[in-house]
Amino acid sequence: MALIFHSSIKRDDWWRAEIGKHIPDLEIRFYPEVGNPDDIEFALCFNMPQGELAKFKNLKAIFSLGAGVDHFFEDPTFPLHIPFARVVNDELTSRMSEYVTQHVLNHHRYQIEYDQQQKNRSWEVRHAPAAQNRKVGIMGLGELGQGAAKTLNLLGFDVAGWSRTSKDIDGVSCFHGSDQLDAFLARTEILVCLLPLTPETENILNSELFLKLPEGAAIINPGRGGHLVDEDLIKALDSGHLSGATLDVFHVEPLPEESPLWSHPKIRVTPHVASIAAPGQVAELAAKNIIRARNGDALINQVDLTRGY
Ligand code: NDP
Ligand code: OXD
Repeated sequence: MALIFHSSIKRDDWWRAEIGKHIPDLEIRFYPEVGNPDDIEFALCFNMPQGELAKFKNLKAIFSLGAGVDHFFEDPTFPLHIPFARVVNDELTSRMSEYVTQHVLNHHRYQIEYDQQQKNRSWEVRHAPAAQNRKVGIMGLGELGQGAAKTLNLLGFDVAGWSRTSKDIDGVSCFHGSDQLDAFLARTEILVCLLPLTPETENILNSELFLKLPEGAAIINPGRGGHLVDEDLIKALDSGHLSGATLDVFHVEPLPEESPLWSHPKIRVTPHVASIAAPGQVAELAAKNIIRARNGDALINQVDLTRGY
């Protein structure tokens, strides 16, 4: 029996060695070198081509190489009856906290505006409020959202968060559900999206939502490209209602050359690098989960199929 591995980043020998440290007798095959599909017992993958996982009739468990699992559910043949786990780990969380903090500070301290000023050799001083008077709002108070909230708290920001179910988190004003979304938005000057992409959250960052934010608010999206209506963002930036946006994720990745997002003066683009799961921790987690699956135990970080995240 074997594990099938698929990732766009090719480090086959490294993965073989890393997983082999924990389960030396496990055969690892690298997609598309599947061999006999009936040998495949486990899949460790990200962005597996649609229809492929369904071909493995003896699969016991599927492991995502990342935290987000939306792309698995886009596959209409995804085997929903197979236990499925995603990545949660401290390095992934702390790297995301770094990204969010870096870009919250950029917007808080007007760095996008200063970059433009530098191009024009313009010396214009802008006064940023103290962090405790800057209201940051995080959509999604899960592993990554809570991690980012804690880090922003340490810098003194006035942090709120919005989630599906109610939360009580020290130092964070918590809002939940659609009834409390407007109140959360009304107090948010820098909005960070760390939601999973589901049918409920798709296109959530749209004109209607932007208008509920105070004038001059900024957006940071390391969630998923499918959360954002690109044209609505451009309109809100061009009208001056929003002051800037930092985007890490896109509808199509790599972001196509012709996308207007690349060159908009108020948009910063990063190439889906906000937080990349530490491979050593991912391999260790997969190995632990393989042992659990073989023993018939529930997986660590098992995805709740009814919620879709
Ligand atoms: P979690 O599942 O731990 O947290 C998700 C949060 O979103 C929860 O607080 C959940 O609410 C909330 N949520 C889900 N649906 C809704 C809804 N309909 N309305 C309001 N709140 C909702 O996810 P993670 O924190 O681990 O990851 C979040 C996302 O970050 C991933 O799905 C992925 O898209 C993205 N990501 C991006 C990376 C990058 O490099 N750009 C790297 C890693 C992840 P509740 O708590 O009530 O369940
Ligand atoms: C993830 C990602 O979901 O890299 O882990 O986006």
